[in-house]
Amino acid sequence: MKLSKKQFKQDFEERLTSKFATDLTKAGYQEIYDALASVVKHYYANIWVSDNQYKDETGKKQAYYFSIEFLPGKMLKSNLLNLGMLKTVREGLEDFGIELDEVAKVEPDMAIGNGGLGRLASCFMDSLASTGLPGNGNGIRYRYGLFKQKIIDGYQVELPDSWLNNGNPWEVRRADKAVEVTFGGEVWLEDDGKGNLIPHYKDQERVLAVPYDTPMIGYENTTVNNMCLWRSEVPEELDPKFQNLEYMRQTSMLSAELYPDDSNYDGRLLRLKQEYFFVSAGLQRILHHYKGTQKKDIRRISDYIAVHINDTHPALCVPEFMRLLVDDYGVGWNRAWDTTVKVMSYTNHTILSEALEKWPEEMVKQLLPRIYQIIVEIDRRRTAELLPKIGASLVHNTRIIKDGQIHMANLSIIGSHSTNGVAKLHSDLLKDVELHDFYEIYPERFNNKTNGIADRRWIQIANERLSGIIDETIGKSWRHDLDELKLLKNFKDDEKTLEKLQKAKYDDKLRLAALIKEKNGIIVNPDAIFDVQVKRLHAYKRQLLNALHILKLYFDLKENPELDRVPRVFIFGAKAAPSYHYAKSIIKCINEIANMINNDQTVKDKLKVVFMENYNVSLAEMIIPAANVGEQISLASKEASGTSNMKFMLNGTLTIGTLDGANIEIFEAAGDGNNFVFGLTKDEVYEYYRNGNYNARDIFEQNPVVNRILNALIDGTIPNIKSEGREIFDSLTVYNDEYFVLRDFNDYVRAQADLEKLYRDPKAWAQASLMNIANVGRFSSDRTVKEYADDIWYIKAKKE
Ligand code: NTF
Repeated sequence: MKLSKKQFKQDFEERLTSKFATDLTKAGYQEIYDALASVVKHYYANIWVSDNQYKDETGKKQAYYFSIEFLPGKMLKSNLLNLGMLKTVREGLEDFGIELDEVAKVEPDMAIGNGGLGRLASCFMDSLASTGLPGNGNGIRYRYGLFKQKIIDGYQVELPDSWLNNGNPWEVRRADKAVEVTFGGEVWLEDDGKGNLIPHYKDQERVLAVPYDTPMIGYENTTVNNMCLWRSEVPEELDPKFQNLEYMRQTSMLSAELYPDDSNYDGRLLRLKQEYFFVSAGLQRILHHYKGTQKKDIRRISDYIAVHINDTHPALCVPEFMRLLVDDYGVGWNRAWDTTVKVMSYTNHTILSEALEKWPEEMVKQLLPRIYQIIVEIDRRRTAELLPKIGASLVHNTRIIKDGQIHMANLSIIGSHSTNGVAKLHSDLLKDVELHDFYEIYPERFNNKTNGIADRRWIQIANERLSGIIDETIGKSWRHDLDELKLLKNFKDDEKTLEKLQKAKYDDKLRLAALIKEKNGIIVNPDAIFDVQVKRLHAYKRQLLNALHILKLYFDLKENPELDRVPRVFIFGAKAAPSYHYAKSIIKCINEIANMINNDQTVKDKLKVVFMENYNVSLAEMIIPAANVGEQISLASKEASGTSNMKFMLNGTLTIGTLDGANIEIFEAAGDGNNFVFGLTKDEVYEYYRNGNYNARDIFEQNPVVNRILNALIDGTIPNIKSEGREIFDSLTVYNDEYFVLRDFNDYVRAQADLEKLYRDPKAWAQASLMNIANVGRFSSDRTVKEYADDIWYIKAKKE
């Protein structure tokens, strides 16, 4: 949208006064932010309205991405960028003496997600709109997002994230579109005399679901999709039975809090309620829309909508869609089933067994009696149909209801036409191992969709300096098509370009160094290698391996302070699930290792360790551009894909990593020698599992370096470390090191040494960095969503 600076300044000043009865001389940042957001909203409102009209008029098929988490971060700059107004607005504000970046700080991160899964959903939202694809989100508007992390005495402490305190200027409450979701009570079926079984209900608990719509604005185009988030409220008219405070409290609890656990199944009733709540509300709204506004024939609904089940949390989409079609819209069971399978598709995001959702049958029966009946019926019909064809064992292994539990992954696969993993290795593992029985039955349903990232946020916004240099070097086409970055390869030997890249990295490091000084009070050397590991804290991600290597470097320097080492700054950012004891112990250890090293004068500035508290999207935007090295060191086979690996690559960071998840594709794309690979392969890991012959204790006893480091955890070397040291020590030496940390240690040390060697050659390093940027194109989520659109959802992009 074309906007002149003059127009903007006028609009902004007027809005500030009309909204807050103040003027530029007196307004605070909160007021400036709100007025600015309100002006921006005014600019996109019409585009939003006309795109909705266009969608209704053309009746084109749309996709709905159901996800219990989204992790957008801040919206202001992203909206400005996508509207093509970032520069104008920045300059306009400057004329008033206002820094856009200072204003942007006022906006709280929208953190209604935990980590990779939620962030991917938000990258997809950006990419869908930016590629002109009609794809919308559906989720929960949690009153409290992911907790804020404080580090106190080295320990993680969780504080509530009350992100809505100052309102949310981007959302629109649509009270008119509220629907009811019901729980509990009794249900029975009665014949209507025409052979149809009609459900009758008694004593149901009713909850009002109110949608809040947030526009997902496409990059310099005319597409605005919708992210619909549901809030639970008490309906105005209540049955007397539910007119009590306890019921009211429970109802508002439904959308109160995000579950702070990543990759872990927590079988609590409230979570199941949340799952059904946003699934039922979302599907009802979609069907109302198509039946009402669009007057579509419900029996052909699969021509008009695709519903995506993002991990198994929305798996109840399958029985709920059946319920709506059969009970509410009078579609026959078989037709409804075919339609459901055509409409639904499912992505698996992890193979960790502790993440596999299984709900006790009894719980589902109590909470969702009609849904339970439908699941039982789906399972019964499928078993009857398949038994004669494929035999008892395959049928049994793949049943939805087994051992008194409802298996949500099984429900998702059976009730949809597509199941995908999120990187090649992961998708292969699903087919060959984890979901192999399903693959035998439904081979055509399995496919891979390697993850991607929204490059607009992760370079255009996060790294304006680097973006500018790329523009100067190859022009601006890459901003619309990330593959164009391959033009950079022509500059691999161009000293000037390499120097500019190095300078940009250095400046980003200075910016981060200033932040570290402000937040942690630690002074870091910008000439040091900035070596970063940022992600959720989880044993399989092996932050511990990184920490053990740091101890090794430290002991080397203690022994010989004159050692010729390239200085290093190790930077961590990680939240642990509040109930994940071991992960929290690792945070404590890292912090105490940091205290010990940072306060030791013998190592001077050769080694520093920084744990940055409250890692979130905004912090990631500061840290990632400044990284020389990114750590992607999960045990092979455990990280389904990873996406920070792609963000680092985009920012010219070299990866040290295992052959896991999307790392493999990154190494291949960037070309040999441009990253550092180490560790067991997936096959070697599985070989150990088969033979059961891993013995961590042997390594501890036989490898003197490992021995020394592990003993430091328990012998008082690290001041202020308490039982955590023993806990970690035992996890490795007594409980046999579940994630093969010790097995990979030596090779990791080797790869770290290779890295240091390359860093000593600035030109070679800059070239490797350039090759990473130049080859990152395929990791744009624009590519990923196009693949979903073509292969799974069958939706088409709008032509501009
Ligand atoms: C995560 N899974 C995986 O652990 C990451 O490797 C992957 O990049 C992202 O999903 C996105 O696909 C989860 O967050 C969860 F919840 F499934 F465990």
